[in-house]
Amino acid sequence: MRVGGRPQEVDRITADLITTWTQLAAFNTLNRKLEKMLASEPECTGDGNMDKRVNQLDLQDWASFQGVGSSRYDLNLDAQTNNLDQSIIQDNLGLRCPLKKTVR
Ligand SMILES: [Ca+2]
Ligand SMILES: [Ca+2]
Repeated sequence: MRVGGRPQEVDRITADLITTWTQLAAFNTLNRKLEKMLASEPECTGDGNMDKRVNQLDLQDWASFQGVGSSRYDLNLDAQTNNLDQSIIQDNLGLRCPLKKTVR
């Protein structure tokens, strides 16, 4: 998401955190870098420990986070670590994901 318009309009709903054009330019620069970084990281659905593999270790680790609310194993991002997340791991067992691309 790229933010445009007047700086005062960027975050009006919660607080005016960006109040100058310099801050807006810095925000846009950082936002572009973040988008580039996120785009470089291939998604690995079901991989809670981020080792690029979906395996029994993810299921074991999921069990230790079960019921704690949001966690690294809240794979569907609903702020709950529960059986829905376990199902995502199970549905992707055996998946091996490509490694991260380099961001410049
Ligand atoms: Ca894993
Ligand atoms: Ca969840």
